[in-house]
Amino acid sequence: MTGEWFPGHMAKTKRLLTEKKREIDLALILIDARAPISSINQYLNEVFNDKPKIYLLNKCDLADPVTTQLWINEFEKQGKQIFKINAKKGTGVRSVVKAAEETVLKSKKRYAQLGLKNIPVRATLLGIPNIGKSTLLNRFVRKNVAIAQNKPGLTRNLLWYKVNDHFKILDTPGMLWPKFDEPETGYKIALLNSIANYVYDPEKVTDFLLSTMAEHYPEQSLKYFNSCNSWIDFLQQTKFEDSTNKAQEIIRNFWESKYGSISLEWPNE
Ligand SMILES: Nc1nc2c(ncn2[C@@H]2O[C@H](COP(=O)(O)OP(=O)(O)OP(=O)(O)O)[C@@H](O)[C@H]2O)c(=O)[nH]1
Ligand SMILES: [Mg+2]
Repeated sequence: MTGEWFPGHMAKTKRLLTEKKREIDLALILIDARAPISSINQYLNEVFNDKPKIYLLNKCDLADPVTTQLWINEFEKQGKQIFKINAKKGTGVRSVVKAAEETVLKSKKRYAQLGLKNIPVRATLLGIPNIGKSTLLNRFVRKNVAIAQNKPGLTRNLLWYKVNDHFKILDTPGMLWPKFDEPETGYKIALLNSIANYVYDPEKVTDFLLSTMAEHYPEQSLKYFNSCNSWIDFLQQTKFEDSTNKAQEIIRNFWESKYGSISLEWPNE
């Protein structure tokens, strides 16, 4: 899983985003509350290094709330603007619109000097596949204009949508980066359902999940996995005939949050 992995449409998206950069005032970077660092696309940082950024911690309903608060404190400590949102329900979306307007107003001082309040805001949504960009876009425009489903790689084009007369948002295809430096990053991306399933070994992913749950969520680990902290241990106890299929089923259950609110990474780990 640390090997080369980068579908052509992602390279194309990066190229198109670089071309469109001049039309973009602000990057709204979606990250997953369950794995906020692993779900940041560092690969796009170089494209947007000189643009204002707002981090949106999405899918907070699926993460453990105590850990989510630790992450918010950590990002704020680093001077980053971060908002907790639930794109599916629309929670926190209005605050993001306001913060985006204020951030762009600060960067377009000329408008402010002229006393103009309704400055044009052109924001782009950025994030790994399946993180909730199109769901959030639909919330922004209050209509189901973009297709959003629990499946990575759905959006394939960069498209502008109008939020109001002075606010436009660009929906973009989900992007990963060419190589995962740490295998754990890949396991987390798989557990977020952000990568095609043929790319990863399901048994390595479940091994990672079981050890994380045993360490951080002993109650759920006992309830669902008999406190096993490795896949081998679990297989020895349960003796499934088809271990690959069982691993895939556990990953699917995790996608559907059947094991409760589980975070996958912690600050200063
Ligand atoms: N539980 C929960 N699910 C969410 C949230 N936001 C989005 N989703 C779900 O996540 C799935 C993916 O959403 P999309 O909006 O299609 O994701 P995307 O980032 O546009 O995906 P690509 O177009 O593949 O890059 C959908 O099933 C959404 O309903 C959230 O805050 N909480
Ligand atoms: Mg999409």
